[in-house]
Amino acid sequence: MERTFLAIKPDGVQRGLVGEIIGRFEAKGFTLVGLKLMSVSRELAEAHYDVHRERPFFPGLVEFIISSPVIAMVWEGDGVVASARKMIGATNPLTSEPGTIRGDFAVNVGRNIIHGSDAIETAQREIKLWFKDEELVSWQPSLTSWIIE
Ligand code: D4T
Repeated sequence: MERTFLAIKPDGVQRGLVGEIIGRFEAKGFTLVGLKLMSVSRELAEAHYDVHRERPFFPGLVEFIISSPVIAMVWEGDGVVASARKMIGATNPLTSEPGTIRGDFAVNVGRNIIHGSDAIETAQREIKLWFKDEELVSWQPSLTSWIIE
């Protein structure tokens, strides 16, 4: 079953949007299989954003991610990687569609509330980076037959 890595960034946690954001993915019909509130180490933040290491915003991005707690999550479901990205919205919240998380709650690219893996391979890498195997729980919600034919 497809899985994605989502993280509510420090701004989303500080602004009290954790329940709202988790609720959107629950209501959609995806399954939560991993969840933790954590202070992110510099090493983890740099590894997560390694692809952006040479970009001018990298140092500020790392400082932001380690500045305050983050909610790290793994969600499961058919097509969850692409669907979660749609629910999150465009990277720059000023261009994110209304109805998306960034479109509804953010105005600045450096404070865009939530991260979501951008591809299945990226999700696999990020899940390994953020979670130990034993922190992930495989389970089948009893509502499944009311959500998936
Ligand atoms: P993440 O990775 O956080 O889900 O964001 P996106 O996948 O939507 O966007 P990204 O990888 O291009 O950017 C990663 C992260 O860097 C921040 N950022 C980005 C920033 O602070 N300034 C910038 O100019 C850009 C492009 C926001 C998201």
